[in-house]
Amino acid sequence: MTATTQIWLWIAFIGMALGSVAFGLKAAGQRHREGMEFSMVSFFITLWAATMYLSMILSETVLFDFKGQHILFWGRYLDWVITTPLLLLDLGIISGVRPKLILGVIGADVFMIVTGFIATLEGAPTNYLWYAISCGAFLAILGALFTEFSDTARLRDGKVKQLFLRLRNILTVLWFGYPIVWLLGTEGLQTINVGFETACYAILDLCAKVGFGLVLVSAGRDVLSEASSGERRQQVAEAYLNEPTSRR
Ligand code: RET
Repeated sequence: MTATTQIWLWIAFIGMALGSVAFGLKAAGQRHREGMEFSMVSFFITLWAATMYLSMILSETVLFDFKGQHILFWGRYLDWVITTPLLLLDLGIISGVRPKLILGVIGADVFMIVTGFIATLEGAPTNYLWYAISCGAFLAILGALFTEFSDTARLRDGKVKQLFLRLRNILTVLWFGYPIVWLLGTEGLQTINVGFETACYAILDLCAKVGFGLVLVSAGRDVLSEASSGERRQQVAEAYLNEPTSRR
């Protein structure tokens, strides 16, 4: 592993570790309050990412010289398969969408990561087939976020709605970075080197987990407790279902 690769793995590990301490303390401090689940979920997301980064630093979740072709950081996929569903869970709770739909989107997300991992195990050109399948799932997720999730969020309290829209937009912009880096990186066209690829993923991961979490947990106590209330979420989910479809 080159020095640049190592340095960026360390930067990501330290950022995630600091994030998990901050979110963990916040969750502990708020444990009696509605809305504490957001700090707790952010804590688990960054804790898991820090753990996976440490395992990559220690080379336990890395295959060097995979198929004699390239280095394979499989720890990334083990990170993403756990953390991306949790990020979508956050968004789902805030939107107020039906739990069944949150589960559906999480299913598509796990499918996206697993098929993306299969793409990584394959050589060209079959890897691009799996890549395309994974991108299909990614588009389906975005489709749900921009339709039913957003339509339900529209029926929520103004500040909760704004928080949803801000987080949805941050998530969309950042998540698009992943398939782009994958395509240009070691597992795809190999136009960028491993050090640069590691830097890109580290920055994306820090923004998508720590940055996203900070925006979320600093939204204000009243907004988060309103977003978290089961009763209120049920009300908006029902209001959405009873709306004439022509208004969507
Ligand atoms: C892969 C390659 C195959 C095609 C697609 C991908 C998408 C990955 C995404 C990852 C998101 C990760 C996050 C991590 C932590 O915060 C698997 C790279 C579409 C969207 C947000």
